[in-house]
Amino acid sequence: MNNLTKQEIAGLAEHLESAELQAFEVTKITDEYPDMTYRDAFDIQWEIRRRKEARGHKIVGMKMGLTSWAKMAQMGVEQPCYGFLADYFAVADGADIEHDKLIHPKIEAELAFVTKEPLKGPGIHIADVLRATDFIMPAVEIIDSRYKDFKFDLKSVIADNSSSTRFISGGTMAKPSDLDLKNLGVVMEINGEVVQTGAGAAVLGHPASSVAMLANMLAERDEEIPAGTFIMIGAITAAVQVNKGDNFCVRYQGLGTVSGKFV
Ligand code: 0L1
Ligand code: MG
Repeated sequence: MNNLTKQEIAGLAEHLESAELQAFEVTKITDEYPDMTYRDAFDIQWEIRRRKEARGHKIVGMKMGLTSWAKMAQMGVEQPCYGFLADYFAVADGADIEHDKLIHPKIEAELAFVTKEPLKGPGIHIADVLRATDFIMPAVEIIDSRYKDFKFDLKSVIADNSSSTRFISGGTMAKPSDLDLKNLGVVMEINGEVVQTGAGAAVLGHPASSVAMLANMLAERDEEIPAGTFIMIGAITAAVQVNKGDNFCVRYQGLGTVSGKFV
């Protein structure tokens, strides 16, 4: 059900996308539109996606967010969300990331699943995901909520493309059958110091359940995960704020490292 008009959805999409592109903070949109629904929030996100595609950008993947109890508690929300990844979000492993183009970035240690078969919900479960996965590789997400001080509620964050801004993938790829996904350990270092550690089970009990949830959430809009999709599963560790000049390296058990530098 929608409580916002098409014009309000288009206006809010323009507002939030401008904040992303020009790196300025805004207040959470539910302050002005307290009656907006989850349908409205996703419609705003999909309108931002449409705007980018209309300007010639490609959508190169999807992400799940807020998939761990640690992240939900950190941000004060009660369920996961999804977002899309545009082509210009991709950063090469080891590359520089321009801090001035972002508002208040944080980094998250994640894994990415790449599918070889479509996944269409409802009713998708972990086994469907593992069967449809071509390979898994390490990934770091850089999130940058457009909301002042990362203060939002779930509807506002969904409309803001779940804080997506950049991602880096690298390391080594592996078949799901060659990984112990629940026990897969990650160590995040910033400027050479360990700041976070975690294991795959932090993500909804099993990393594949995040992909299943994405398929089932997309089904609510009669959308699916096509074969060949790159999907980030959500943070295994809490998100860590980064400053200009910081470098980071995330080590993944059996999958190598992903690194970068904020300049
Ligand atoms: O990727 C994430 O888990 C972030 C989702 C949005 C919430 C946030 O900005 O922390
Ligand atoms: Mg994330």
